[in-house]
Amino acid sequence: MLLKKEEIQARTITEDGRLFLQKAAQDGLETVWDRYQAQQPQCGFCELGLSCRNCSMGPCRIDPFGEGPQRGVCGADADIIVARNLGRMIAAGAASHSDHGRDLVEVLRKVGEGKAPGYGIQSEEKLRKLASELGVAQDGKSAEALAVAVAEALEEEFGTRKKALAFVGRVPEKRRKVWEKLGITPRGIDRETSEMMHRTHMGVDNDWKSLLLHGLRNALSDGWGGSLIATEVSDILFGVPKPVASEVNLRVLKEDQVNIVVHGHNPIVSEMIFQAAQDPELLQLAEEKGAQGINLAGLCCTGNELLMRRGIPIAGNHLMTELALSTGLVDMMLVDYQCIMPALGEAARCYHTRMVSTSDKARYPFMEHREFRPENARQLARDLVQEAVESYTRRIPAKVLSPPGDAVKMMAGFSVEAIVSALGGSAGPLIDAIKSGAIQGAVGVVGCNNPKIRHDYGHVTLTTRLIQNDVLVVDTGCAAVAHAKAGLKVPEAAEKAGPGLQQVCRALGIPPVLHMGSCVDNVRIFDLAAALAHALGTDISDLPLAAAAPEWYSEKAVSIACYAVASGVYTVLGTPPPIFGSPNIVKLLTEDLDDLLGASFAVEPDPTKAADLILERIRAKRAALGL
Ligand code: CUV
Ligand code: SF4
Repeated sequence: MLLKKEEIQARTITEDGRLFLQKAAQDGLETVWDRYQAQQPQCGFCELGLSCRNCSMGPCRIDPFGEGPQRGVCGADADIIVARNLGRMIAAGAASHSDHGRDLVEVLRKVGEGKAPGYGIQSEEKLRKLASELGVAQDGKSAEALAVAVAEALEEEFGTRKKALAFVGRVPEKRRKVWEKLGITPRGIDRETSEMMHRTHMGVDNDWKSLLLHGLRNALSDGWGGSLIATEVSDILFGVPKPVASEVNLRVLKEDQVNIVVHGHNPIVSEMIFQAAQDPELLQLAEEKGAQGINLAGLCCTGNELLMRRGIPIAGNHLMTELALSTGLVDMMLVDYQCIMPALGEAARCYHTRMVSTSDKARYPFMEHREFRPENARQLARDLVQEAVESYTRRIPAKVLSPPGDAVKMMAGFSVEAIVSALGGSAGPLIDAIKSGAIQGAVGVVGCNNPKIRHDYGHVTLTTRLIQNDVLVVDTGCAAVAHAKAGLKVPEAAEKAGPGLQQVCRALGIPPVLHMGSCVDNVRIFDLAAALAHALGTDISDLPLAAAAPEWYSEKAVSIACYAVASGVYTVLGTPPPIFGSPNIVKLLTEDLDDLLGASFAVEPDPTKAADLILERIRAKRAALGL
């Protein structure tokens, strides 16, 4: 069944998305938008956060109109149920990032032990820096021995023995005091998540305020713990990102090459595939099969990881993952974990695409499972690339549609180290530009896509308006891919910025929207914010900064948003979180937190209005600083 033009336009603002929505429909492929429509109307109780199935006396729901039951079977009211549900979302998000971090620590240890052939230490400098931060003695230790010792110290961060995570040391002192006063200093990464599951069991923490405070602590264990470890260890193993040019959208898939697409989050798999795709023997084999080369492309965050470090092009973001398959050009898609729709395996059966899952903890229908371990990764990656080359010969010409035109050019690789070096070696020039008003402030625009919001519209509208008003935007995740597709990530995009930001960008040769990486790399943004606060002797919450997640869908995004606010950054959400069943909680999160943390949430689905909220906040922070 073909889709109507208006229907397609309402689903996405992207040209490649529109073309392939129609192609998918032609092929009889069901997409996330179709399934979203089929789910209408979605449950109103759940939307408001008012349903609970935490125990078997339930499930229960609270009547938001005050006519039906106001308590669950156990007696929990709307506030308790909303707080428990939000708490569990945070726990799931923090657990996801942190378990990803743990997998990297495992590889770091195996590298040190010489049991991970193909992996190595790309940034000994960062390893040594981390060692001193963690208090690990370096006395003449080789990089390998140090890797083992650092891995051990990082393993401790997950446990229960500490009073505070080591990386809390990066936080400005004023902020640490705020956390101490509220009792939300994160202690152990797994501990906070585990404690959240405990507190939200029937009959444990039934004070919605104390539940939410623990939610902030749980989220901080992600932001200053699990995610931070994931980013730092990735940098050690695969290198610290530097500015790099690349391309984005479905046109990065090449008709005359073997196309391998990596999707998921963890660079452990994608980096090995990257290496194998350059193997001269495999390139030779591809040539023998009639291909011009082996083309690696990314989706979602593992794509961002490869883009940041290797300049590997990105085919699309979250809502493009099914449409990438509908090109008929993907010879193999490799997935690890998180944000991989379980629908993908079946979708691929419409084409010749080989679908391969790689992590023991993440299995999917209609995918073959090939387990990646540090020990076997190099060989397995080689085998898989070879199989992808074979798969290329089985393309179904009638199902192939090559996207016309060229991919959009973009720049990525803006780690904090890269930004500082672009500034000439210190954050000073950035601070000066903020002081002079050339740059009014900086905003992290991050997060997912969600079929509830027109694909990429939230990101691009919000960000365009911010840069027009001289606000520097840094981004990660699917937001970053959206901005890149819209052409905002080339130095020439400076012309879309206001006069002040434009001048700064031109002087430095950078785009007005800086790609800082994957979702775990949001910690880079907070590292930068903490460094600015240190340099000015203030708290993060005093700075003219904000964050936004205009199209978020994931529990991870909830955790990120919570550690952003707890770290002192005002955060605007586009998709409404399930909290509106509790006016008390809405008031706490959107108003009262300002007094406690110097930052709060706002919910604003209209990205133009969201931009105005942010601009207003930035003006107020500037005024308070006397700027
Ligand atoms: Ni981790 S979490 S949809 S891939 S940003 Fe993309 Fe990014 Fe959200 Fe997922
Ligand atoms: Fe119902 Fe309480 Fe059980 Fe939740 S915990 S399902 S509200 S009885």
